[in-house]
Formats: sequence, C-alpha cells, structure tokens
Amino acid sequence: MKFTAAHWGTYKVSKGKEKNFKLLPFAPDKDPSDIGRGIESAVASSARIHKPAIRKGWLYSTNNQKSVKRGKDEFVEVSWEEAFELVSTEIKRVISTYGNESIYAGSYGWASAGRFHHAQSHLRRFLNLIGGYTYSKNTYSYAAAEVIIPHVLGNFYNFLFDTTSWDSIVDNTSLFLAFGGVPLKNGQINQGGVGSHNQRDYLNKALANGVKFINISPLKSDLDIVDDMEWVPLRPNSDVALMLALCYEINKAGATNRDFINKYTVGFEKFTEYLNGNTDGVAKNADWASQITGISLEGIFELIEKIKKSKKTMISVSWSLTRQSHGEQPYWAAIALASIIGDIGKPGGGIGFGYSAMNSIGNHYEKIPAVSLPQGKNAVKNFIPVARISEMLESPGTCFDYNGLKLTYPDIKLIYWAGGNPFHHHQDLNRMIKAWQLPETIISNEWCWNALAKHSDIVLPVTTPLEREDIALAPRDPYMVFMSKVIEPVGESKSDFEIFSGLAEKFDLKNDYTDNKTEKEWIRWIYDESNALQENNHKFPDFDVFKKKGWYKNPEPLNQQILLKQFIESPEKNPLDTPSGKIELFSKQIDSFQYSDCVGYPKWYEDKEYLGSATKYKLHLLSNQPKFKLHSQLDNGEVANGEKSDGRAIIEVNRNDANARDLLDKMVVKVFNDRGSCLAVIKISEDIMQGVVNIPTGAWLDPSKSGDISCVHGNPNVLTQDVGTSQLAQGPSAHTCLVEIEQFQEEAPKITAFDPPEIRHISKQKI
Ligand SMILES: Nc1nc2c(c(=O)[nH]1)N[C@H]1C(S)=C(S)[C@@H](COP(=O)(O)OP(=O)(O)OC[C@H]3O[C@@H](n4cnc5c(=O)[nH]c(N)nc54)[C@H](O)[C@@H]3O)O[C@H]1N2
Ligand SMILES: Nc1nc2c(c(=O)[nH]1)N[C@H]1C(S)=C(S)[C@@H](COP(=O)(O)OP(=O)(O)OC[C@H]3O[C@@H](n4cnc5c(=O)[nH]c(N)nc54)[C@H](O)[C@@H]3O)O[C@H]1N2
Ligand SMILES: [Mo]
Repeated sequence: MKFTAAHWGTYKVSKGKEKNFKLLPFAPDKDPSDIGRGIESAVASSARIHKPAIRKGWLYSTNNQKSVKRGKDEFVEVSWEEAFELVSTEIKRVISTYGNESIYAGSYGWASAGRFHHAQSHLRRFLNLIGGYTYSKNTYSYAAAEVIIPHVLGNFYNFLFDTTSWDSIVDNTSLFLAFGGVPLKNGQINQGGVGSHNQRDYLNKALANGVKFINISPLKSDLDIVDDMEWVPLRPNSDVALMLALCYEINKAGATNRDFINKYTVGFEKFTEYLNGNTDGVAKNADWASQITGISLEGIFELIEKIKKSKKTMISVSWSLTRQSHGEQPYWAAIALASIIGDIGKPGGGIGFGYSAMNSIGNHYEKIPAVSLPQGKNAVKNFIPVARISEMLESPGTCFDYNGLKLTYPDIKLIYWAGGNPFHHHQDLNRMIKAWQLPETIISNEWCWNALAKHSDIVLPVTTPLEREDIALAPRDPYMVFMSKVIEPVGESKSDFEIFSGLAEKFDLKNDYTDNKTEKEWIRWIYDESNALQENNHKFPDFDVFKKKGWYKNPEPLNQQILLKQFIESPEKNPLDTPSGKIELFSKQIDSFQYSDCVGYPKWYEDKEYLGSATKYKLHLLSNQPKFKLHSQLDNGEVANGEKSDGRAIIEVNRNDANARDLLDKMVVKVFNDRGSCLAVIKISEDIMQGVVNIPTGAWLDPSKSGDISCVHGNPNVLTQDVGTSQLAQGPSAHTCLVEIEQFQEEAPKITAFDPPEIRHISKQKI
C-alpha cells in the first residue's frame, strides 16, 4: 500500500479516475485534515516550475547590480548543466570577492515533511562544505518566547513538548483560561508529519468531563467547538494588562499562593512594586485593565472570582501572543499569574504554551529519537534574529541589540533560499521588496512560481514530496510513514539533494556532499541510525516490513505528563535552568541589559498601533494562520479556496464596523495603512470583537499592475509592521497592526498570483 505524509497529515494514495492519483484519509487518523487534498490540483498546475530559469536582467547584465528589476522581469529557461555552471560560478565569485559571510542562507521556512528531503538541511550541508554562510536564529512562530523564557523559566523548547498532557487536563483541570483560544484549525499541523489528529477529541473529552474553558481572544472562532463556549473578547495586544490586573487583584485580596511564591520564585517584591504602582504611580488594578482591554470591570471581576473558586487552573497562552510588539511580555505575565495562583507542576494546572498550535502539543508520546541529515559545521559566526532580514539588507554595518549582545548587520551580496517563503512570512513586504533589490544575486529552489521564485535571479525547480521517496518521522508524533513516490518528477524538477549534489560537483565536493550515498541509501541510513537510538523494547520493524506496510506506530507510554512536576517536587534537586534556578518574576539579567522596551519584570507597554489610542487607522488587523492550508503552501490548490471568495482572501469584519463604513457582506474592500494596501472580500460577523478585523495569512503576493494596490489577492503582510518585539528578542510583531478599510470602487482586478512570469523558452541559450 502507498502512503504519503505532510505537515498536515498522512494520506493513503490511490489511483484516481481523472487524475492519476488521489489522496485518501489515513485509517488510524481520528480527525483527518482536508489540507492534503490541495496538492492534487496544485502539483501539476500552471504555477509549477518546469526548468531552471534565470531572470533576464540578471543574465544579460554585465555589472554587478545586474539591472535590478526583481519581481517584474522575464525569465529565460536554461538547462541544468547551464544552471549549475552559472550558480557555482556566481557563488565562487561572491565568496572570493566578499567572503562567505556575505552569503545569507537563513532560509527560514517549513519546506515539506520527510526526514531526508529537508530543504534547509541540504542547503546548509552544501554551504558548510564551501565555507559557510550568515545564518538566522529563532523563528517567526515564537521568537520572543525563545529568548525570554530561558531567562525566567528555562529552555522554551522543553516546555513546549513537556507541556501538561491533555489527559491530565481532562482529569484534573477545573478552569482553562485560554489566552488566544485553542484554535483547532491550527492543530491540523505538526512539523514533520502527523499520524492521527487528536486535539478535537481531547477538547471534547475535557468538555464532557466538566473542564470550564474561557476563550480570551478578539476572535470567537479561536475556541468554539460547541455553541455556548464562554468568550471574553479583548483588544488585541492587551492581554498583559488583563494578566497584570488579575495578579494585582488576587494579590490584593490576599489570595496569592504565598507558599508557592516563596518556594519557587524570585523577584515577587519587585514585581508587586510595579503592580502596586510604586514605580509609576499607577496601580495595575481591574479598573486600569478594563480601560486598556475593553473588558468591562464586571467581566474582569467575574474572571477573578472564577479563578479564586477554581480547584485547578490552567493558564494557556497561544503562540500568537508572542508575535506582537513586546511579545516577550504576555508569556512572562502569564507565568507570573500562574505563580500567584500556584498550580504550576500540579495535575491539570499551571501554565501551557500553544495548546492546539500544533497537533503534538499536549500529547504524551515518548519522544522518538531521530537522526537528521548531518549538516556539517558553519565556519561563519554571523547571524541575525530571523525577522530582522529587511533591516540587515538595508543597513549593513549597523549595530543592533539582541538578548544582551551588540551585533552588527553583515553586508549581504548573495541570498540562497530553499524551503521557505519570505514573501509569505515576513512583515511589511513593501519594505522588504525594496531591501530585496540590494543584494547582487538571489537564488531559490522552489517548486512553484510564487513571489519568492518571481523575485529571484536564479530559480531551480524542485520536486514535491509526491515525486520522491522519504520517511516521515517527527520526534513528537508516534507514527512513522514510508512516503512512496506517487508520480514522476514534474518537468525537469530535481530534489534539493540532486540540486546540491550537482552544485557540489562544480566545487569538486560531490563525494563529500553525498557521502557516496544515493537517496535510497540515505533514507535507509536515517532509518537504521534512528533505530539504533531507540530503547530495546521500541525497536523499529525490519525496514522491508515497514516499507511494505507503509507505516509504523511507536508504543505510547501511559503516564500523564505534568509540566515542571520535578521542579515542584524538589526545587533543590531539580532547579530550573534560569540564573536563580527558580521562576524569575524579576530578572537581574534582563534588568542588567537596561532595555527601555523590556525591563526586569513583566510590564505593560502601550504600543503606537493599539486600539486604545488609534487615531488615523481605527481597526486592529489580525492575520492568523489559515484553516485550509499551511502558510502559503498549496494556496495554488483547490482546497485553499475554502477560505476565499472568488479566489480572493476574506476579511472578517464586525457588523458595527461594517455598518459605520457602509460596507456590505461579500463586498471587495481596500484594506490600507501607511505601509501598503490589499484587497479582500468582506465577511460580516458578530464573532469578532468590534474594532478588530482578521485576514488569514497565505494568499500569494499579487501587486496590481499599476502598483497602487500592494496585493490584489489579500496578503496581509503588505500591511503588518516590521519592528522587532523588543531589543531583547527582536522577534516578528505581525499581530500589532492598525488599518482602515473602504469599499474598492473600481472593478476588482483579476488575480494573477498563480500565473508564471513571462518565460523565454530558448532551448540552447548561449551564456
Ligand atoms: N502576518 C503574519 N505573518 C506570519 C505569521 C502570522 O501569524 N501573521 N506567522 C508566521 C509563522 S508562525 C511562520 S512559521 C511563517 C511561515 O513561513 P514559511 O514557512 O516561510 O511559509 P511556507 O508557505 O510554509 O513556505 C515554505 C516554502 O517552501 C516551499 N517548499 C515546500 N517543499 C519544498 C522542498 O522540498 N524544497 C524546497 N526547496 N522548497 C519547498 C514551498 O513551496 C513554500 O514556498 O510565517 C510567519 N508569518
Ligand atoms: N491550518 C494551519 N495550522 C497551522 C498553521 C497554518 O499555517 N495553517 N501554521 C502553524 C504554525 S507555523 C504555527 S507557529 C502555529 C501558530 O499558532 P497560533 O499562534 O495559535 O496561530 P494564530 O492562528 O496566528 O493565532 C491564534 C489566535 O490568536 C488570536 N490572537 C492574535 N493576537 C492576539 C492577542 O493579542 N490576544 C489574544 N488573546 N489573542 C490574539 C487570533 O485571534 C488568532 O486566531 O500554527 C500552526 N498551525
Ligand atoms: Mo510558525
């Protein structure tokens, strides 16, 4: 039997009638995701890249600026041999003229599932062999948490995956306060693959067992699996104010769990000085928070009463809360609140990060040790925090702060991207497009003509997972899947492995790159090496047996998992990995950095773009994760249309906001601010807080021909701000964004995002 695997699920492959394959649900999957079917229509669509292509202006220009016109130029198709020659000659020129640090290959992105064909690993393995590259640190998902949590609680990744398991919540939690909800749409995903989707099942079990959920979020749909879920709408980015007021009022009422605070935390006094207003004359009380959050005073006191009465409270914070200005604070304030309540380390209580942000969060499977493709060592030490890419390109040589360090932006001459889409993930795309013109050469490996490919100088076409064999083996998912080859490579596309093997040959490093192994041998090597790491009672089956059946499930342990249990049982024996070994409600380390935008205790900072002080642009734009795709992937397939109207992105608008602007359901509107504009189609709703609008991410960038609309398709990142969360983490802050909307009076332009650029088909191009 044939199977394939994706970040959004495992699928059985069958022969279809009209198309030559069909993806069917995987039998063990409790809640299969539709996203996978998107590839049926996308894999050989007109957006597919068939041959290596070179941007005309780059190819024919003689100076190093290469007649910069990225994003607007025609392309010329060349043979693979010509492409390998061009790319290798250019990389050699850049290295010998400017050095390896002038190559940027952060190459952030999700690429595809499959342990061997992981695009970034191949890119890095190749570049490390030839002297290295400037890299990036942290993610777009939760950079602020990755940096602040080690100062105040310990390694963030441990907390993600050792989070209190759902079964502990089902059995023990009384109150589940969900800041940012528990969006099931996101639980469809798991990086590296998913066998069975079980977030819905767990939520239903918890509800049936009487767990009381409260969705604290501007969007009702963030937690609405049954009709009468309690919803407390609040202004975006104001959670910290609410959390601080809960801390203040609980403390003032004498309900702080002093034993917990004394035994497990440091810095409570400094923190309460701020709460009480000793430092700024403002008590962070319910009245104060009501003004900031838009929640009524009564509503806040109701929450406080519920917390006081609750036997076991889980403070759950969505990852989205980190992707905002001062995105370090919501997590720190949530930790402070959970400490004051004192349920950390107890069954069903405490704190949780990102329930349902991915299917694996809250599962309690044993981690499957798994080896990856060895990437070698990067000889270049330069890096940037990942979301500072535009600033790096704009300002080489400029100093900036990051987590107590003073760093300098390198001077980038060549960018190489494989497996991510900055025209999807980065903020303020108009700014990025300008900065993107500055390097001398941009190379990407892509399978479709998305904006990244169209804005590259050299585009090398890659296969999709359906066109190659692989193993899906995600350490936090119990299923391992043999990914069969379903169709032959489309056009002349090659796997990233084949591409970098071809390039390595030009550097006389082919054997070093391939380690004299074929793709099949590498897959077998990953299987065998991973198997060698398993405990004796968890050994994988014989490879041929596994391949024939197509999948394997690792046994699951029975114990419920409780975050920080060991620390709570014995803080002396199991100290936290923080400077004090305890939870830091005041951090001497952070305080010593003397950042004005991230001081030594959790603090509310009012941002320029916040509803409480909105003047010119009066609506707060959220751009959450899309329900019918992963980021920009498969936007060119049919399933993605589930969240569009006539192919255009939908903007959810509160009825009162629509009425105030004479806007009607299904109307095409222009959404705009000083950074840019996009078109989207209105969905009028009572389920979004007044003053807030939402456009899910992922529409492929599609600037209007005249240039007056930054994206006619509805990519929200033409509107979002490109500002670091703070000097501490410098993370992305997409969810801090004010806009205005108005009816688009002209005829709505056709969407051309999926059309390939103009391509000159010259069979023997003389270069
Ligand atoms: N406004 C706003 N912006 C956001 C967010 C938000 O909430 N709001 N969220 C952010 C978050 S959390 C994230 S993680 C990022 C995600 O951003 P990305 O991970 O960059 O987005 P993807 O669309 O998944 O990009 C993956 C790319 O890899 C390509 N690809 C797939 N398989 C292969 C392969 O085998 N080889 C090669 N070479 N390429 C392949 C796909 O075609 C696609 O272009 O977006 C961020 N951006
Ligand atoms: N279907 C699907 N699932 C995905 C992804 C995808 O692209 N598609 N991407 C995956 C990735 S890479 C990641 S990182 C995770 C991200 O997981 P999350 O961070 O949970 O993703 P979002 O959908 O952006 O945010 C969840 C909700 O937070 C709310 N929110 C935004 N700002 C605020 C705020 O200031 N306060 C409060 N209280 N709520 C706020 C929004 O209403 C939003 O719907 O999702 C993963 N899952
Ligand atoms: Mo993410």
